[in-house]
Amino acid sequence: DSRTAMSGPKICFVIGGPGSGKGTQCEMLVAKYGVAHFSSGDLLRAEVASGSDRGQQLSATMAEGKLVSMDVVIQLLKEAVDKSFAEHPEKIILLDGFPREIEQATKFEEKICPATYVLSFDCSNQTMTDRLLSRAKTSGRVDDNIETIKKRLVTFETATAPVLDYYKNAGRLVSVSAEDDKQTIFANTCKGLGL
Ligand code: B4P
Repeated sequence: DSRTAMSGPKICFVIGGPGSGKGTQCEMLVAKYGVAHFSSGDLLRAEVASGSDRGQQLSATMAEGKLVSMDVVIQLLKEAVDKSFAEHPEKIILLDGFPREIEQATKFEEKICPATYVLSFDCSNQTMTDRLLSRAKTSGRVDDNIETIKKRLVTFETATAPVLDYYKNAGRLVSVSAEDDKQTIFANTCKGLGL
């Protein structure tokens, strides 16, 4: 595969609905394989926490369950990828929660580098809602409430599901069921990625 033969960073896009467990599985991959992991959601929440004007805008959009401006996300990820690749060029870099729409995917692959892997976690709306409501008890996140969860599910269906079709049609999608317990999902993820 020409993608893996390249000398650029080995990027893995990680796509899944809200609460499908992307972050959870990425942390397990970090613990076992020492891969690098950047969550677009975490980077955005850090920007919000910094108290910047840009952060305040982001918080309002996230509380609505909508996608923030693509340029901000791509810029934050580019900085993270560049730094990681400069320090540890051999590491696989997981981009957790990215891309969320086709344009994010094409722009990133054109301007930064092609993804070596595209991983998706498939989960029912009911399971995702249950997990997020359970996380809401302790997370303090502006988007972990039933109204915003419903909106996030709609955003996923309309904006992100087409990204899955796009990569599936291109024969590049590794799809894993995310309905099981964390260990079973992890075993299937490792197998799917050939790790
Ligand atoms: P994210 O931060 O990506 O939020 P998420 O979808 O809730 O995360 P995840 O799927 O990682 O769930 P987790 O592992 O924690 O996005 C938040 C917002 O940021 C978006 O709505 C958007 O506004 C913005 N945003 C982010 N990226 C963007 C982009 N690229 N472009 C534009 N806007 C963007 O798991 C959830 C819960 O389930 C946890 O409590 C976990 O413990 C539990 N869990 C996980 N796996 C389980 C399992 N197998 N069984 C039981 N429980 C499980």
